[in-house]
Amino acid sequence: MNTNFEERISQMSKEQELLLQKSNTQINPSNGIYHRYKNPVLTAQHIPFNWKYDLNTATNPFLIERFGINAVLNPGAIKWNGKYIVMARVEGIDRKSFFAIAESPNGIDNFRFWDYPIVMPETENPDTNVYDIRLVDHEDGWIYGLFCTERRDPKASEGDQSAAIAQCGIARTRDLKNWERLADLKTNSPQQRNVVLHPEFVDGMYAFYTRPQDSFIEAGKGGGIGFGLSKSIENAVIDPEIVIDKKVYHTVYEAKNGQGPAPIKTEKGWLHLAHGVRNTAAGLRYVLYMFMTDLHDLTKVIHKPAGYFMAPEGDERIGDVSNVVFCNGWIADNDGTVFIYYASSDTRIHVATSSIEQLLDYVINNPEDGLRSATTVQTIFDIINHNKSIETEREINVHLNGQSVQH
Ligand code: M1P
Repeated sequence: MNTNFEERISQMSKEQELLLQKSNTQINPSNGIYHRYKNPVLTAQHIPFNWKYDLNTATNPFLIERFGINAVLNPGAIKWNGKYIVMARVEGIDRKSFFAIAESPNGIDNFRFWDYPIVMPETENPDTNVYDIRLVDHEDGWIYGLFCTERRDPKASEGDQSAAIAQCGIARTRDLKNWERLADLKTNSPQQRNVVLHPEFVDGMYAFYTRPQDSFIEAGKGGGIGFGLSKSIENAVIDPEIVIDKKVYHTVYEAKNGQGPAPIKTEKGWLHLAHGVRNTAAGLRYVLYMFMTDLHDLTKVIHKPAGYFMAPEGDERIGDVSNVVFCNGWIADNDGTVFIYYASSDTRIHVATSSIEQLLDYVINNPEDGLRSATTVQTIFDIINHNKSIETEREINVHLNGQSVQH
C-alpha cells in the first residue's frame, strides 16, 4: 500500500519551515502603549514533528501522528545568553500540560523549540498537571520557575472527577535545562495559583506574590493578589499573606485576579502586569491590567489605571477557552524595550512590544477607576476640556502669528 510516507514528511517539513521562518510585522496604528503583531509567535503547529510522529516507515507505515499537541500557551519568559527565551505551557491531546522552551534571536519571530521538552522533577506527591511557569532571575544567583501544580482533591467523592487542588510548585536551574525541584510553597490558602517570586530579597527574605483562593475555580472570599515573605526558598512558607490588590465590584477584576510575570523595577516604582477576570453570560472574560507598587514598600499600590491594558481582539477571542488573554512572561531589554508574551484563548502565544517609558507614562498618567459611571463621564470631560484649552491656545497662536506677519 502506498502511503506517500516520504512525500508527506517532505511536504509537512516544508510547510513547518515556512511557518518557523515567517517574519512578523507590527500592526499599526498602535494605541500608544504597545504594538501588537500580525502573527502569533508560537502555536501547536510549531511543535517539532519528531515529538509527535514515529518517522520510521517500518514501525509507522501509515505515518500516523502518534501523539498530538492541543495548544501552546501561557509562557514564562527570560533573556538568556542573548536569546529571547519563552518557556511555554504545552498541552497534549491528553490534556496534560508540560513545559517546553523555544528561543528567538529577536523576540518577535523565528521562535524554535529546543530538542526536548523540559523534564520537571516531581516531589513525593506527583503532579497531575503543571502549568503557567513564571521565570525569575533572582538576586541569589538562581533562575527560579514557579508554576501551578494540580492534583486531584483527595477528599473528592468517586463521582466527582474534576475537583482539584492547585498549589505553587517551585524549581530552580542554572541552565534552563536541568531543574531542581524544591518543596511546594506552603500558605494558609486551600488553593494557590499565579504565584510569582519577586526578583530581589526583601528584608533578607524571599518575597512572593500569591493568589489565595477558596476553591479551584472561584476565588470566594479569597482572591486578590497577595504578598508574603519566606525565610527559606527550599521549604518556602508564607505566613502572614496579605492582599495588596483586591478584586473590586464592577471592575474588570471583580471575579478574580492574579499577578502576571514578576514586576519590572523602574526608577519610579515596580511595574506590574496582571490578569483580571469577570463573569459574563458568555462565561469568564480574562483581560490584562497594570499597576505600580512603591519601590520601598512592595505592598503599597501607588498607581493603577482604570480598566484593562489589553483585552482579546479579533482572532484572539476564539480558542479552547474563548475570550481570554493571559500573560505570565515579559522581557525588559537594556535599551528599555519590553516584550510582552501573552496567550490568547488558552490556544496560542503572541508578542506585543512597548517600552519602559511608554508603560510608565501609561501607568502614572492614565486616569484611575472612579468606580462609578459619573466619574467615568467626568474623566472624559476632563480630557475634552484639556483638548479644548489646547485648541484655544493653538487658535490664539495662529491669530498672533498671523498678525505679526501682517505687521
Ligand atoms: O482559562 C483561563 C486561565 O484560567 C486559569 O487562570 P486563573 O487561575 O486566574 O483562573 C489558569 O488555568 C490559566 O492557565 C488559564 O489561562
